[in-house]
Amino acid sequence: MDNQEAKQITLVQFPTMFSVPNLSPFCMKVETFLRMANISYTVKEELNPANAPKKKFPYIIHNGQKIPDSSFILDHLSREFNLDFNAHLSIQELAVARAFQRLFEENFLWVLAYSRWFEDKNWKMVKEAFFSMLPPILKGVLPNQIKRDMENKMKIQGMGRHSREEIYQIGMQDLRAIIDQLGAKPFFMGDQVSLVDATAYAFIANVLLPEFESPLDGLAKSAENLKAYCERMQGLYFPELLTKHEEPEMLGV
Ligand SMILES: N[C@@H](CCC(=O)N[C@@H](CS)C(=O)NCC(=O)O)C(=O)O
Repeated sequence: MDNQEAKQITLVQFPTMFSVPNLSPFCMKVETFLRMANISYTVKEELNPANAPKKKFPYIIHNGQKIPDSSFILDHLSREFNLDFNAHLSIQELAVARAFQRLFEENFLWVLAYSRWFEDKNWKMVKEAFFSMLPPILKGVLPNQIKRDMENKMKIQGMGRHSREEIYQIGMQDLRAIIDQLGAKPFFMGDQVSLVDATAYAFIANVLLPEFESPLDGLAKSAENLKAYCERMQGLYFPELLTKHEEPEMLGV
């Protein structure tokens, strides 16, 4: 596939906010993958996923075709560009990588979502970031309505049935497993980057986000390997953010 065709990829996602490529780990996963694969793309930032094919972000438009869901997008692009980021993994390693991908995306996601939507300080920032540009009449109603929808989704999924304490207990167990799996390795599965790194980086960077606080911080923000991993991934795939966010500290020196 030549570069001209590659340029026809549009990633439709939430705008970049705070100091991560995207507050949505699924959007960030796809953008990380595009950069891992060195595929040219353009981004279309949108706030409302109501018209997205599965009413969620991200989706891509590739040669006029809309493809939703981060995992299906990665499958599609891997096929189209003949890429296999897992070629070096054994069968057992593939199984571990798959299990961790699900842990991040199907379980840990809900702990992260809870910390964003139901910790008052964090919710205030999310609300401001996502809804500040709405006209006053909508600004008063819409955020609370969307928050109620989220509460319902979390109840249906199951995480929302637990107490706050239990939710973070589950989150800490996941986080412990994530920290231990990464260990001292440069990438999530070893010395070489593999597909699960797109997911792992997206979630870990979002947990470490300095702007948000949660009971996960004690463990997450003191884990040197998580910090080093994010710096490594950011340096490789989002160097422009590294420079941008180092500036204030450098100015303060
Ligand atoms: N399985 C989907 C999940 C995508 C997803 O949950 N996206 C969220 C943002 S993190 C979203 O668009 N939510 C909007 C909604 O549910 O209304 C994927 O892998 O892309």
